Amino acid sequence: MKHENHREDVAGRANVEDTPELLAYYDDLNRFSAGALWTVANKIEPWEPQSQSVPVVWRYADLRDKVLRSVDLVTPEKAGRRVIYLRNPGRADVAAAVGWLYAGLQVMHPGEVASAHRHSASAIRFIMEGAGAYTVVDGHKMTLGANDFVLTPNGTWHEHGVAAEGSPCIWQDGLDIPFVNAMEANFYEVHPDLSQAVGYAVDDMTKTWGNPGLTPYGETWTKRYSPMFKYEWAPTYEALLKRAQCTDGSPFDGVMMEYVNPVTNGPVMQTMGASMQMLRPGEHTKAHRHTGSYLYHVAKGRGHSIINGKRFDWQERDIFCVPSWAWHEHVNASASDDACLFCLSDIPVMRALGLYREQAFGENGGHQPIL
Ligand code: 1HN
Repeated sequence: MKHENHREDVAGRANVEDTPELLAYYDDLNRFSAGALWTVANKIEPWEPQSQSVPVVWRYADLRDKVLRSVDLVTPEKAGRRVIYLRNPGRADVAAAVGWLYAGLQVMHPGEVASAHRHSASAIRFIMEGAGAYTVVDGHKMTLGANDFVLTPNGTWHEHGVAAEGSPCIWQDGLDIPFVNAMEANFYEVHPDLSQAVGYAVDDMTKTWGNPGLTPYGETWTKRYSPMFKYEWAPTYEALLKRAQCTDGSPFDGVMMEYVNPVTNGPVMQTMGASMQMLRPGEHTKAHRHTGSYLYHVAKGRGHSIINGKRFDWQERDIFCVPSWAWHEHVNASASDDACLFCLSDIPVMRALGLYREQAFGENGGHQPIL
């Protein structure tokens, strides 16, 4: 969808040819830490977002063995966190999986603990497999099962472990760390005792704040992130099934529920939002694009997505990304089972800063031609 005015030689766009005199002038400016705007204007003012990220599928079938292998190679004590991170070829310089979002796969064996720390970056972890995983956030302990996710908002002390009687656990970490680094605002601290005392009943924040349509009498919460530190899979899936009885959902996303801060109804954290969407058997959504970076985790089922005209097949536990302003549409490959996609994004940043935009793909009945 190139527009006429995407050419660089239109009036109002920089279009200055190099001459020996100008080149000497640029050198001269450079010596004084200055430059002529018209030499960079078209690069720093693209007509529309130009993501450096490329669409990628990280297949669990490829990565699971490699993640487990790290258990033999390093301890959580030595490594701090035993994580294999997802490296977008276009974003290797900032260790991002897409845009300004980081993602990794972390593994812990029963009885292991990763020490407590805190940082300005916020994180979520989405449990992939294993029993007995837990996370402690500011003294609140959360037990975690498959497809549950937990928040460790910016500035909160957090540590992870797996109960001695559990099994090896793998989860996806998602952080805004490249963004916070880009803002040059990241602080990092190790807990003085390396571990926190648990000060509350286990799972208290979800039991207190996670009851649909009900708010806890006499409790107040003024922090700028959700007090519901853990969102469980069972009520999420139930909500999708109930919602699907009432609607076909969005033509672009199927039946989708957003995880919210129950106090504000806004996103779970200031920088990152999360949602779970269900594609009914055989569903093929229409293509659209929006600003923001998106990391999808296949919580259930199998299918494919077409991203900027290219097909990417996925199945349960695969992770794939949709870069900002990339056309995308999703297909559930099964004629009998639904497929569920967990999505982590930086939409809260886009919305808060007035940068969110979306556009439907207008041609071909809303579907992209496959390149
Ligand atoms: C972090 O704190 C965790 O808490 C995992 O498990 C991955 C990657 C970069 C920076 C901090 C964790 C991280 C991280």
